[in-house]
Amino acid sequence: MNPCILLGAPIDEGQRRPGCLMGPAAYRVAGLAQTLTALNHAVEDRGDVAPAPLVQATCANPAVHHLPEMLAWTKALRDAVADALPHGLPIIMGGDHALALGTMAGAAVHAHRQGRPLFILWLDAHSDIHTVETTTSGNLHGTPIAYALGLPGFDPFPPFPHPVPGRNICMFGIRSVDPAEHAAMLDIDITVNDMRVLDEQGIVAPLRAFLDQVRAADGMLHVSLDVDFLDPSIAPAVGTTVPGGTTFREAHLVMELLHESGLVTSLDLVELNPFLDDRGRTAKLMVDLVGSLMGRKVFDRPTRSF
Ligand code: B3U
Ligand code: MN
Ligand code: MN
Repeated sequence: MNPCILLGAPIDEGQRRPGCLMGPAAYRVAGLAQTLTALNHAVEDRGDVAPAPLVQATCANPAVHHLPEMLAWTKALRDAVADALPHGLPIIMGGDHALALGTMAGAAVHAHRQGRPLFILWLDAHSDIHTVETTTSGNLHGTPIAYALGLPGFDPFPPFPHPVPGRNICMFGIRSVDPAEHAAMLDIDITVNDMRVLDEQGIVAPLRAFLDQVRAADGMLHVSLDVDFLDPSIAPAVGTTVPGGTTFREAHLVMELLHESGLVTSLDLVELNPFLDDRGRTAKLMVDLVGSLMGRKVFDRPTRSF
């Protein structure tokens, strides 16, 4: 079976609250590798990715901070993910969501080499579709989707390799959108399953519709799971808590459907801030969700009928 390749991305410069850099260590302590091994997956932990050497960089938006660091991480993670994908399923243990600037770039490089389209499933309270120019917080963890779309406004980042069309991107769990992000999404053919959609339709029908689209196109599927996709009452270890998130049961159901689909080719685990956790419960929940994504079942129904 395809091995799981663990990559640590101890990055917390994409936002302002320190702590996410302890994320990879927390996932290791919470037993991510052991969980995967128990599900009969081969696991290769490649350790933590080292950022590329820093180079001077500036941009027109004075709010933006840690630009050289972000460029260095983006390059290193792009290469690490592109190198890992031919050998297995990369699981990137973050680190804040700015890491997805690099991981999606790496997935795009690999998908292009394979001659297959890349799809993105964005599980998040936030739409993260700011550009370097539009972000008012200056926190680059709010920008990866715009980068993957190849939108203008990303100087001095390298152009996104093989941009992903909006119709290949599906968001779930959205409940915090800034005005500039809202305007951008109205312009783009992107699927935004905000909480209103999930409340009305449930999670299964819209997710199945997206997975059918991926399957029909023989696509590769990058999943980016932000801790704040989950309701803060079950996942407190995150800097930006937004009430009204997905429940424990909904989140596991998403993961089980993803497993059943067999379509996931890479996975980000982002925004875990272990300093804010409550006796490791968020780290453990995230590990359990990966367990469901990788085949753990409460009740393994026999395929034969009695
Ligand atoms: N949209 C806001 C808030 C935010 C985005 N992602 C997170 N928070 N985690 C921003 O700063 O861009
Ligand atoms: Mn996010
Ligand atoms: Mn978020």
